[in-house]
Amino acid sequence: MRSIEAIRADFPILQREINGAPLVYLDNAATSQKPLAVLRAMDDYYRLHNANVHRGVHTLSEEATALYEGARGRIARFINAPSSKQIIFTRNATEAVNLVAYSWGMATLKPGDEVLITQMEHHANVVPWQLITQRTGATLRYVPLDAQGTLRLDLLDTLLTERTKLFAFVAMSNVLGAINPTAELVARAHSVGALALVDGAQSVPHLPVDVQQLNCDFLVFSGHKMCGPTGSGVLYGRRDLLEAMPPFMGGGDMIREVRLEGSRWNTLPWKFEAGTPAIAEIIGLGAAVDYLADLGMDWVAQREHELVRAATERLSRVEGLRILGPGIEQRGGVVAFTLGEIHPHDIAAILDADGVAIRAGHHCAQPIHDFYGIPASARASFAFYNTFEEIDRLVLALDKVHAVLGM
Ligand code: C6P
Repeated sequence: MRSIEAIRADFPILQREINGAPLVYLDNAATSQKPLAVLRAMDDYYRLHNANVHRGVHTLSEEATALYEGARGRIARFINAPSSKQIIFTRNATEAVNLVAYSWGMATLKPGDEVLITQMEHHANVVPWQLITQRTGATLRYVPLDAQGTLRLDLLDTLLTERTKLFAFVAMSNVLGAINPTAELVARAHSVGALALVDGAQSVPHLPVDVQQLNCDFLVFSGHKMCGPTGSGVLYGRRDLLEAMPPFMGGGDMIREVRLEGSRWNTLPWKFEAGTPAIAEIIGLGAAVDYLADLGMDWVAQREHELVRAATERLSRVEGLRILGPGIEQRGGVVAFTLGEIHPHDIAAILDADGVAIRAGHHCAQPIHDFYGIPASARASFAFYNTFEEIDRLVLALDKVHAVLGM
């Protein structure tokens, strides 16, 4: 295995200073930093191969198409999808959920049907289902949280019924860090005949994910949280479902034939990719999954587990600090916390003065904060390139918060 120093050298931004101190980047759940391999792949595309995809017979267009479709194949392998035709490129996880909601949901749901989500969802897996259930007359239900910040799975027997058409849930919470028993939840959904959509925005970048082993019907994730560029996201779907679903957006590339009287759709995956896609970004995402696969996702998960174990131990000794969510055995690399009555934005601002970047706010997960009766929290989130020294810097900076704002 390469040393952490060598790995960190792959990420130019990690050499930066912020406010006179070396950057400590602990906002990886919002977006990860990008290695040189990703920057070079995008740069090479623009310098050497820039052309539109699927449209030209000239050399550049063929090269661009080969790079773009090559990335699809690599991403399929990364999550062990049976076929690259099941990999639909979107802008992000949010767009992927909306694709399923507007295409599958609008075509399928009717009054009396139910969609089940959970109280630990990111807004991306709440609002589309609110919109679609309102439009179709279906009912939206949710699995509540327990005192540990994990799901009330004891209620699943009553919440999952033959009325449930879809169970959409997050594999790892972006606030609580909770890792849900994804394969088990998928099986529970299937046992009542419901489909299972897994929000992998926080799991695919940090844990080994195998869609065949999970047996999920849909998986969504964002490229920018897994060392890839912004504007790159993925919907994985079961092939028969994707085949049966109507298009989400119409336009160029998603059609086979357009007549004034009507149109016929392209085959998978292009049926769902209307218009010129984010070519450079998808090529960058292909380089990102190569980078992560080279590191090994088992190693990534293990490294982040050690970091978060050290972080929770150190943070729990900070006076007045309360960590949201479950214990270390069920936690991925996210630690959201409150510090007495100090506003999370003040915490983040004081930390930033020392070069420590964390996120403050509701993290697009207000229902979780409602559960705790708080408007916001501070959140440190880790990636494999973080170090134990950076955890020391975080704790030192939090001591400063005490000194500045008192308790
Ligand atoms: N969470 C965070 O700071 P997009 O914005 O589409 O790339 O990802 C949406 C999304 C969906 N599900 C989960 C579990 C997520 O964490 C996110 C994004 C970021 O926590 C930005 S709000």
